[in-house]
Amino acid sequence: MRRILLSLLLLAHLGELGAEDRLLNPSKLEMFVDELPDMPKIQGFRMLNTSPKPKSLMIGMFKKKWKFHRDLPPTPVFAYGASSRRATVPGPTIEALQGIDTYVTWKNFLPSKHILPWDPTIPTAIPATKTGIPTVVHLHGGMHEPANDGNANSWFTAGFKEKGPDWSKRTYHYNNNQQPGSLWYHDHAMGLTRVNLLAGLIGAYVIRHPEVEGPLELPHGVEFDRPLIVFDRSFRKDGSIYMNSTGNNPSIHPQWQPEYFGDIIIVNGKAWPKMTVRRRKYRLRIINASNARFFRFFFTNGLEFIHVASDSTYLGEPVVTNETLLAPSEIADVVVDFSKSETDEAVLANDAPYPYPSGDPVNGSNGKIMKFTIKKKREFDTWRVPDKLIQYPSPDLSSATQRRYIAMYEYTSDIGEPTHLYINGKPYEEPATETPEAGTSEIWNVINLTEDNHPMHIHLALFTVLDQTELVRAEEFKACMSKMNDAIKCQISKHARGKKLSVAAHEKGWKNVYKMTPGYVTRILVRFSYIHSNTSYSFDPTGMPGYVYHCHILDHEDNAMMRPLVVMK
Ligand SMILES: *[C@@H]1O[C@H](CO)[C@@H](O)[C@H](O)[C@H]1NC(C)=O
Ligand SMILES: *[C@@H]1O[C@H](CO)[C@@H](O)[C@H](O)[C@H]1NC(C)=O
Ligand SMILES: *[C@@H]1O[C@H](CO)[C@@H](O)[C@H](O)[C@H]1NC(C)=O
Ligand SMILES: *[C@@H]1O[C@H](CO)[C@@H](O)[C@H](O)[C@H]1NC(C)=O
Ligand SMILES: *[C@@H]1O[C@H](CO)[C@@H](O)[C@H](O)[C@H]1NC(C)=O
Ligand SMILES: CC(=O)N[C@H]1CO[C@H](CO)[C@@H](O)[C@@H]1O
Ligand SMILES: [Cu+2]
Repeated sequence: MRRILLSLLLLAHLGELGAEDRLLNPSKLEMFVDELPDMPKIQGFRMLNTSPKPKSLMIGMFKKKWKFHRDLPPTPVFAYGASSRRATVPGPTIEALQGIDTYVTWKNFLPSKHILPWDPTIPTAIPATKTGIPTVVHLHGGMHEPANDGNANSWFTAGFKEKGPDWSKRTYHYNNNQQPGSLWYHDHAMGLTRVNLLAGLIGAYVIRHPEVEGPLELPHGVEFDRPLIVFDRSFRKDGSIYMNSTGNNPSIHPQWQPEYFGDIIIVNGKAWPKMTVRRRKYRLRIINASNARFFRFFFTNGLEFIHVASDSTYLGEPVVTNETLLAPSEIADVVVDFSKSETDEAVLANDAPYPYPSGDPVNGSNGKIMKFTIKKKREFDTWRVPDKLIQYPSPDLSSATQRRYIAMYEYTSDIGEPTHLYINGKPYEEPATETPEAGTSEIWNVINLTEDNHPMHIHLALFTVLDQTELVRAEEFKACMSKMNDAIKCQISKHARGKKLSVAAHEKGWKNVYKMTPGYVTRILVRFSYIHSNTSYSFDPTGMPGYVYHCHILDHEDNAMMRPLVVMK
């Protein structure tokens, strides 16, 4: 990937000068001038005589203009919202209560012409009638019936005029029976996920459980508990989002590129925003909504992150770190204690190379995220971080009923450029091979045979990372795998003998995404049941079209690092 990126940069200087001329130089935008917005909040429940009851919401997808920076002209975007006027990028934060149903009718009001270049030569939702852009919403981290999961083939166009082959309903039912945590919703349409997210179709979703979380006394309420949705974008001088419209193998895929990187970092819809904070603790739920950029966050003044939860569940105990590496779609749920700051300013910065881990170092614009200005006055802090958070059962290896091998492949063209990526050498359309039984646990050995780190995300299930072992004589193993695509016949046990990588303490809990290190076998225990209770799912997970698992680098997912996951009785 490194070579590819360098050659891209070289080409960028030689060719496409016209396009470059119109690109916005990020240094033209002054950092830390816009206030960090708080996205509108929508309650996913209603109160009736002090008891919470289910609620039905309508959330639309609209084309509108959005101001990403004081000095940038308004940008055409696709935005979620209760109405076109109220739609935002990211969309409204939905606040649900554990055990109370939220119903959402996701309505598509988008025109038929996309604002970004998409590629019809990869497996893509293409409406025959050109009635609009296909979209479908997935609630990332949610546990609910397959028909509500936003399957890539359950897409629909404006007015539900045209629908994908797996479409079955207009209103999605989120029963919120799972453990409390930070989730997010985003588009998942076949072959369009990367462009629909780039256009703005993302938002946060929080499930709260007051009886369980209240006693922890973590920072709480609109002022102190804030989602930060972070992504990277490039712009043209006219304010429009820039995405290269020439593929890296133009004769095969005229548009598709293996990874999108932008040079401007956006938090809650503003480029490098600023926020004034009180000298006390805040909870920040940092969601990485980039297509391909990894972030390694740190504070320039040495403030620490106190991790209280992973992307899916609370940790048993808080974990303190100086930096935190987030893959696309990972969530860092941290408390930051600004009273510990020796300065009145703290810049949240990023030093992850891109692509991660072997790509170019960050420099200049993409190394800064946002600035906190800390008020001088010391305050009595009513919030705390207790020594014990919420204990969930540890993975029980003896309960695993299946062992699977999941190999990640990248294919290249004659000119050595990636053309597509597959899991287990199979396109998405091939029948499901991962068919776990509801209520069981399985061990998956994820074998990364590419040079990139792929954040793997499994719908419905939660997993814990057991270990990561380097492959020895990797080239020999890879050669065998490219011929036979069979980890056992290629003697995985003889190759998975190298260095061990340890799993960071704050990533040892239950998760729904994890970074699969290149050249390593990552062993995960995947659980197909709730973890906060011993009851089985409160819904039937066995229907069609089932679920999916995929790489969360969206450009990979679209082409086509995604496979079906069908749960059996
Ligand atoms: C867009 O991508 C193509 C193919 O990889 C490359 O040749 C071109 O230089 C890129 N353009 C810019 C402006 O980066
Ligand atoms: C965000 O996620 C993308 C891919 O999903 C990843 O490449 C990027 O590094 C992540 N960034 C942060 C800040 O975590
Ligand atoms: C953070 O960095 C400081 C200074 O390098 C060090 O003293 C401290 O132990 C680090 N904390 C953690 C949790 O790594
Ligand atoms: C950052 O690095 C890229 C690629 O190495 C280079 O093209 C660019 O000029 C650098 N920008 C700055 C501000 O140093
Ligand atoms: C579930 O059952 C196991 C074994 O009986 C027990 O150890 C565990 O604490 C139970 N978990 C919950 C959340 O009740
Ligand atoms: C087994 C295998 O294919 N490993 C590859 C993993 O990624 C590294 C680069 O990080 C390659 O050099 C290996 O060939
Ligand atoms: Cu990937």
